[in-house]
Amino acid sequence: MAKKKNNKDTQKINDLEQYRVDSDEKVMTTNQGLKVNDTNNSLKSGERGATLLEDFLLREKITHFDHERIPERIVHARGSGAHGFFELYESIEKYSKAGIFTDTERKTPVFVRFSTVAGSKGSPDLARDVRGFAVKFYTEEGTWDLVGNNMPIFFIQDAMKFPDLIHSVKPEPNNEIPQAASAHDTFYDFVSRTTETLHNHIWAMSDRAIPRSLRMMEGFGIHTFRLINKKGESHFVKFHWKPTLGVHSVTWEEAVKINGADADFHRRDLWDAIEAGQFPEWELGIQVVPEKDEHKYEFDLLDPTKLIPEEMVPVQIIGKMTLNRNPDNFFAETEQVAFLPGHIVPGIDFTNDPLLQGRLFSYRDTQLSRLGTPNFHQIPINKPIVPVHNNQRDGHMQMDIPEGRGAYFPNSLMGSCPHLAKMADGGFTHYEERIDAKKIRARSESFNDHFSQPALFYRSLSDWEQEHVAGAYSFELGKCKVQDIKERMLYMISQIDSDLAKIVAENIGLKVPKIVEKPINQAIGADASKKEQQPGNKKNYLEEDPALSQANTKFDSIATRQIACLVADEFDMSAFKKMKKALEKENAMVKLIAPHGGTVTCDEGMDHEVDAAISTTESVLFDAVYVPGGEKAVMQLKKEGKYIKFINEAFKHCKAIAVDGAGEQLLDASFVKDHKDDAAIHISASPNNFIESISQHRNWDRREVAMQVPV
Ligand code: HDE
Repeated sequence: MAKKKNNKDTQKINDLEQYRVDSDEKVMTTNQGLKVNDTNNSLKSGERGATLLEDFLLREKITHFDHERIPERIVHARGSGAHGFFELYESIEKYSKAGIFTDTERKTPVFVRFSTVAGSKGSPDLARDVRGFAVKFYTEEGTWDLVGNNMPIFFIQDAMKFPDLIHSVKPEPNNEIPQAASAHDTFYDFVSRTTETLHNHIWAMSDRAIPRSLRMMEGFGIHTFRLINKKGESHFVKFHWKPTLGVHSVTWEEAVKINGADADFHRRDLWDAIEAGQFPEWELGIQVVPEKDEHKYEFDLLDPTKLIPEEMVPVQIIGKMTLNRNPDNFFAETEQVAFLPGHIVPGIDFTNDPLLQGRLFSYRDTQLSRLGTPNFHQIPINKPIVPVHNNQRDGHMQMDIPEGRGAYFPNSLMGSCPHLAKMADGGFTHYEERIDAKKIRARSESFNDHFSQPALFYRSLSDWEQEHVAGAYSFELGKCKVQDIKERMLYMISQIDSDLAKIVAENIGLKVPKIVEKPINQAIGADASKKEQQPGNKKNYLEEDPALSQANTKFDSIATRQIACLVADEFDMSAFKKMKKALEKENAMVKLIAPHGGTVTCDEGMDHEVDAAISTTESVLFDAVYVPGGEKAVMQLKKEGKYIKFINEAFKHCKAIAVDGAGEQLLDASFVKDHKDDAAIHISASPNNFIESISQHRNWDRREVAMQVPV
């Protein structure tokens, strides 16, 4: 008999219920519950007189307001969150004893926060940047936080370098410029002298750094962790999140425009998809390496600037995460959520990755200054779903009322409670790793390969992805002012791929230097005697890893894709109806863009609600464009330059465009006129052809022509 599903996915949501405040039909009160009769006027000495100190209502309201900000996160300040749950496909008990990895009947509640790294809390979503991908699993054995990014490697190898990295990428300290952008001298000064950064850096130059949607990017735990099974055996593991919609990006030109047209593009996209019931999903994958293979590879598993190519260790898919509920309150949930890589549960453990080790210190420390109290675990979003008992007491904002005479262990007065858990009862014990070493401040020689994996990444990309990388380097270095820095950077790129360096050099009007004045051994500020810290020679242990290219992702769905339908009064209803039906059957989002807001009337006399007036929206916010036709309607569209621009931009960004009937006239008025044979341009064709083109995301074959579009 099938076991009854233990549906606990809503357990955290239910737990939050007691904290939700619903003011519907309620009277306004002060924070003391006093009913308020006037919240518009302060207490004054006469109608035109000074305000009185006595006005406790004014003081309570203003004082609270004065204090309603908390420090933004030092990094990852800009973020968007959502609730959901995780389900396991099949037990991996041979690797891990964690309940979340062995109990397929469970639905573990999660809260996820996606973020950009460098920008402030109010910075635009489409910055070229790494994205944070932090997952809080509220498990039955305590909370597990998997605090990862959307790229599988990191910029630096040792936590000691993190403040340097971040100081270099953040706005420059004298003038606080530029916001949410890495394209400036201090960053490239650091990167060009710190060769270990080059792998993550080339990822940041790729399309991965400008995702189409948070729902269309991968996530990675980055560090090698350990899985520990019941027998106490350890396996090394890397965690992967694979989006069911595939991995897709926008172009840099679009990103720049999206930032102006809708700075909340990613946040809105996540929110809208969840509100529409189109729940974002990722499958969880693991790459497992047995202990005995620790030294089998040409890179060190403890080095967080290296990935394990999927060609060498395939990813096993073990479960799925679904996000199905938006937060009720951004501050209470998304802002106050506190992730700590140190939050683990039995069955999962750390390795000695020196970056991970430093993170284990940093996150608790930062929450103390950000949330202001060691009791941040009591904030509703951070509370585990299992009971908490210990002898920690007091502190700012203590929410619990611990009973009893004492708070120490061992004790007899409290019956020795709370008592310790035996390992068999789920008590956590660390993996007993054997350690026999000298205490030194150094780095392992096995970490010194800084060029092989950036080169592998670049080799594994498709033509169009490589072009985007070259464009990104050219843009970023083009924004730098100091020639030395640019040349040193060109030299570093040449160590990855000499052709790539030549293209970038040409674009920025410089030559690739044969050697740079300060050689790369300055990278880690090494003194020349520390030979093991010098970058080693580039190796080629794998020609290509197809998993690194977005050209090999999924192209089988148009779900949640935004389709702009350009219409005006008397548009052709029968063509529109057919197209809309076909698109919506595939769960695409059909949006009416008209010359004005309100409603637009079709040729069958029906009024249709307009989603956006043309003056309030832009082509870059959509995945594809459709013009249904209707002579009069198209006449009107043709008169307005912005519609032509809309089509031109969609064409420039290699998107699918479909027209029916008179809609073709809009193409004839645009740059598309001479390119109507393009594979993703559909003229009075079956909706299925259009759908197929949208599912391909972009028609990159068009890119040479697209470059000529003058927008
Ligand atoms: Fe973080 N990082 N980080 N980081 N990180 C923070 O913690 C830090 C690193 C990551 O949505 C901070 O709560 C150090 C790697 C994410 O709330 C801070 C080092 C990876 C988030 C911090 C790293 C990350 C953070 C700032 C080098 C990918 C956002 C606010 C040793 C595996 C979590 C906060 C959220 C946030 C420190 C390196 C991912 C300052 C010292 C590697 C997704 O504690």
